[in-house]
Amino acid sequence: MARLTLAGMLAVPWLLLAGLASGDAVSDLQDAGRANIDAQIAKSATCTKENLQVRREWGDISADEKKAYIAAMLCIMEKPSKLDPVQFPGAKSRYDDFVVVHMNQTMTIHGTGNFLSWHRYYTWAFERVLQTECGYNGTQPYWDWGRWAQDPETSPIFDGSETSLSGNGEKIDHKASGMVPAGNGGGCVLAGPFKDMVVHLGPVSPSIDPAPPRNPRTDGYGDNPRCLRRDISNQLSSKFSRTEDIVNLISTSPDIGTFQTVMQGTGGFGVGGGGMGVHGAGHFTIAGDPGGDFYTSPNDPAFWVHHSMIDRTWTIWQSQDLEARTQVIDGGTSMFGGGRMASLDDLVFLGVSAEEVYPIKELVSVVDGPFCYVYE
Ligand SMILES: *[C@@H]1O[C@H](CO)[C@@H](O)[C@H](O)[C@H]1NC(C)=O
Ligand SMILES: *[C@@H]1O[C@H](CO)[C@@H](O)[C@H](O)[C@H]1NC(C)=O
Ligand SMILES: [Cu+2]
Repeated sequence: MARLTLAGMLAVPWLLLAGLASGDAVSDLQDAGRANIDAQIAKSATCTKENLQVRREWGDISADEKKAYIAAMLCIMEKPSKLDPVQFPGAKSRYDDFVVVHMNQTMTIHGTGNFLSWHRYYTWAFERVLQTECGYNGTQPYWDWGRWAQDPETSPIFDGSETSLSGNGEKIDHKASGMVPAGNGGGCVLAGPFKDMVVHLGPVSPSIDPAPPRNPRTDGYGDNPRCLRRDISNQLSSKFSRTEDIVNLISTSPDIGTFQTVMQGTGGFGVGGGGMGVHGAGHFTIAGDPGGDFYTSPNDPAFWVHHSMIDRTWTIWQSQDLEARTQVIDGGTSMFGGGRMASLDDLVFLGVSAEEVYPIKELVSVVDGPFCYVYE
């Protein structure tokens, strides 16, 4: 009784302060779940307060921290690929290795039971490669979609400055492409740190008009050098990835199946459509080539801040009831059905992107298994 009262007295002013500082209902949910995460750290054999890493929003890290992250990304794009150049001629760099792993497994990691855990491990493996192979001493930042939903183009993530992940593509005359509306760009990215980036792999399933040149190989692994294109606008973000959308997703999903389905969208973004979900809304807010291609989307440097936010959203959902929301899985093993139900014992392989193979039950962990980070 006394302990509860004391905890209450300590927690309430702190929550109020945190709420004031962020002014955001998603952060309030994050703060509300933090005690459960701290209790988990206290129990964990591998993750302690001393080695805990903190992931922050792009707008909340300093210019020097942004530059260090960008420098690590450019570094990893210069390091040689570990893949066989005959089998994967388009894989020119260590960065491309990650793209190939995603291309290779696309059909078994989206709309499946392993979607969240696979991408948690993948984003973490990328962060680790920046740290271990490029001397990066920061963490993987995230893109709080809600914070910039009304005008992503002027956000510090996409404003095209030297501390952004580069801006929109050049404005070109173009049409919508399937589910993806025509945005304010469509052409090559001309400003910021990634303006000279060369995309080699894919396309496999492009969703931008005009379509990028075809890859010399049907599997998309051939070398197809071209510019990075984006087609940013607020058309999807202002409807599907606002703070209230994120809050609704977290607070009205009673189980993992509902959470992951709503997050990935039920399709259709027009009037009467089922909604795109924050996952699709983030990808197609970046859009372009390779960002709008289901297979090669990690080739856009903004993929990682997006998927870090996917992971943050899942973490916040889990942290509301960590006991009940960690060792849970729902969904199949194949995007188009036909597979069996996924299991917590299924293994996750990342090929040359990570040496270790883990069962999903370790990758659904928050501050346990291989993971030791929190979101602030
Ligand atoms: C991290 O890296 C940055 C940029 O390279 C450097 O300025 C900073 O001192 C480093 N911090 C630590 C704790 O090593
Ligand atoms: C592609 O996936 C298969 C399993 O489906 C795996 O055996 C192979 O090593 C993967 N290739 C790469 C480059 O990751
Ligand atoms: Cu993916």
